[in-house]
Amino acid sequence: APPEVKRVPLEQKQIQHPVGKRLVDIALKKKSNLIASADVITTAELLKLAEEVGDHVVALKLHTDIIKDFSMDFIENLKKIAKEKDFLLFEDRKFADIGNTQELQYKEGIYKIGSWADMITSHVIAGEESLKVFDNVGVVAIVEMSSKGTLTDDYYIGKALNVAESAPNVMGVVAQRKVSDDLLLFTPGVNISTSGDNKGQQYNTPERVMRGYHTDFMIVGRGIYQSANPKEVAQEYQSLGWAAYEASLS
Ligand code: 6AU
Repeated sequence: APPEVKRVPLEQKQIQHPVGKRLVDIALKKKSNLIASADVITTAELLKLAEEVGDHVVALKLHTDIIKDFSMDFIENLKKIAKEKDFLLFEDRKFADIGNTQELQYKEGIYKIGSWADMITSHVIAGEESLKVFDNVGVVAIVEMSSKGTLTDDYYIGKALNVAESAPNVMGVVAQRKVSDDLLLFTPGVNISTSGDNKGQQYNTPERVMRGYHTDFMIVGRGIYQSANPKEVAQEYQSLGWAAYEASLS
């Protein structure tokens, strides 16, 4: 059943984080609450997908460590597309270590995430101070996961939320329910043609996450990049997501 509390419209949200504000501005301008997850394994596929879905998304989510031929040239090309089509780059690294290690993973190695990402995901399992190392970026804290059997029960979610809400660089959370009034909510596990995979993923519809969970942004991976026509399908998710958001306001 939909929550009884009314949703606060995006333009009235009190967003503190500058990256959160940028994301909301893009959403209102494009009438989109869609983030495409580009879980493809070559830079050619990724750049093609970025061109195809770019007009319809507020951000493109990446797992750069699955890309076979990653390079900084690729990042430069991707940044050009992001600028032209006005979307943010969101690295789904899901950091989960002590601050010092996370700092190295964030700044060093071959990905140099801190030099290009607008947003990143991080677990909060190592506590608030571990998050301090993420500078010049919007942190999206994982407080609840979408998969069957996840350990993120109510107790975990409450504790994780405390950490997320006290870290000033956290702009939002990943969860499958409304958890916070102050942070933006991001919900993965969205697909209109299937209810799950055989590896534990569980899917909801755009309607369900927008009207039921009052999420701010839905994240769609295989539903878009594995479709026959990613551009058309991204546009379809965009209109379904925005219509469900508008319906959830009244
Ligand atoms: O639509 P899919 O199932 O193809 O892809 C979902 C995307 C993947 C996951 O790594 C990610 O969303 N994800 C996350 C994120 C965004 O952090 C958390 C979670 O609980 N479930 C989930 O699927 O790139």
